[in-house]
Amino acid sequence: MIPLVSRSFSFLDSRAIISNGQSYTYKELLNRSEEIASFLLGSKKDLQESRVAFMVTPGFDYVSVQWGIWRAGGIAVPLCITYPEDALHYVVEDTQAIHVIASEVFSEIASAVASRLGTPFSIVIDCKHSGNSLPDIEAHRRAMILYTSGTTSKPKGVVSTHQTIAAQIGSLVDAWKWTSQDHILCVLPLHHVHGIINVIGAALWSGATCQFLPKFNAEDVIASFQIGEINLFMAVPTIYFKLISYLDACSDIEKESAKNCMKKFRLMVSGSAALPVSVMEKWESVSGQVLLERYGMTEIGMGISNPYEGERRPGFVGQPLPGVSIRLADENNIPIQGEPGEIHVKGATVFKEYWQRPEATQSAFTTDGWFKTGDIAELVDGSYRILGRNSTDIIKSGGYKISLLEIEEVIRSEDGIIDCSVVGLPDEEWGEIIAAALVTSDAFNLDECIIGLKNKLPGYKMPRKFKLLSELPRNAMGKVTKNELKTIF
Ligand code: MCA
Ligand code: AMP
Repeated sequence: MIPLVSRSFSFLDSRAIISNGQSYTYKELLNRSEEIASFLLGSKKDLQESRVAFMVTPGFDYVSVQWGIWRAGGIAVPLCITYPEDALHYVVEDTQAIHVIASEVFSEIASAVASRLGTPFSIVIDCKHSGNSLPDIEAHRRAMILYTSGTTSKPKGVVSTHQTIAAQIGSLVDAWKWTSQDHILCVLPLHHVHGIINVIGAALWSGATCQFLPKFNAEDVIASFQIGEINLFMAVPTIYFKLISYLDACSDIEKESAKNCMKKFRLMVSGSAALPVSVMEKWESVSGQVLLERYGMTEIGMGISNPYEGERRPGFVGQPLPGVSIRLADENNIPIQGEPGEIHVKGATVFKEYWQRPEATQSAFTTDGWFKTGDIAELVDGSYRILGRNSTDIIKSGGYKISLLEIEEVIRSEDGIIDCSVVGLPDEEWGEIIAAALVTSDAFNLDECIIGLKNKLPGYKMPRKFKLLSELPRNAMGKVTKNELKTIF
């Protein structure tokens, strides 16, 4: 059985989802996902881990399609709803999806991608069929592929099984004391772990309610809080920064009313990127809440968390979560103590493999089975502090992981580019912002280049600053000196 789905039979009449101003019970979620599973199966008995890609607005439809794919025996591949066609094409092609499903609003772009690849396409409302009996799905089967940027130029698909998902959710439900009385607001994109596992997964596992906003907007978040039902919130530091800016501009009465409502929350969590101490302190003053910061990664779910009860140390991510083993190791993968090292992770929460990349999978683990995160941390008085990454080619912007090499490769494909280098610049709001230095031919036109890039990169991967240089700074070995480039910006 699929653990997340089978648990929901215990909460049939409870409210599972609120989206588009409508409430849906667990029973309605089960019925709708059964219809979708039956539709996907057609004359088959089991999709046998075939991939089904879906580009669906966050809410009841999204979860119904995700569960429908699972219940038919498929692997769910959620597509980013702001990706341009090329980026969608990459994921659908890489997973060799057998079907693409989209909300009506995305049907133009999603059907174009599907037809380029000869993949069957459906809009969600048409995914209706009944009468097929659904297969029994063993928990060790593959369930989901999420794409993550790595040090190689193209994003890799991270494969998790139903067991992995159950372990990732179970650990959080235990650590953060979820109950069926909880009610969370989801404003996060649903092609990443943070929204899928920590918010929707933990809520539905617990018989709680998950309410959706289709897109983050500070005013709508505060208005949703003030209805008085929501008692949990999870977001990236950029979102807390944006909420603080919004509240700063409100009147004293509005500020007081927002604070009175937020201070009653059971829990507010920050993660996906380092939470600046200034944001944590400011958030406490506007909301009365001490943010709980935790550390995670697509490949491991969540690994380390500040305590639910006890001191939440600013600038630290806390202790290993239940069921997760953490160690620090040197560059030879030898465990070390008392000094900074790379975070290694072991446990049932760790992913199965990179989709069809056996070598990348093998090199991501030590010979004794620890996953090497690439994040460097130190342990101080029993609490971990993240110090940075062992690669300068990966940055975090707005909570999204971004490979600078991937962006360089896309820029190089534009007309008039002779050479380029991309760096991340520190930024209070976004964590880091993307800056591109270009060496170009005389015929180069920056506006045309930006239009070209927007056709290939989602907004969050677009460079925010450009600099035209006659040459890039390089060291004696000919390698671009990125630190020098940052100072040029
Ligand atoms: C957008 N803009 C940016 C960036 N993104 N500027 C600089 N840097 C960026 N990264 C600009 C746009 O160009 C636009 O400007 C304006 O901001 C609004 O754009 P929009 O796309 O509407 O932004 P938004 O909706 O306000 O997005 C901000 C956001 C979003 C809500 C913080 O970035 C977001 O949802 N981040 C969460 C990502 C996430 O869930 N990560 C988890 C993965 P203009 O108006 O001038 O055009 S990590 C994970 O899952 C692991 C396991 C973990 O640990 O959690
Ligand atoms: P992703 O691949 O998008 O899942 O991003 C995972 C990466 O986000 C980790 O490898 C860390 O570099 C970073 N990360 C997640 N949570 C935190 C945090 N609380 N503090 C610092 N970095 C974080």
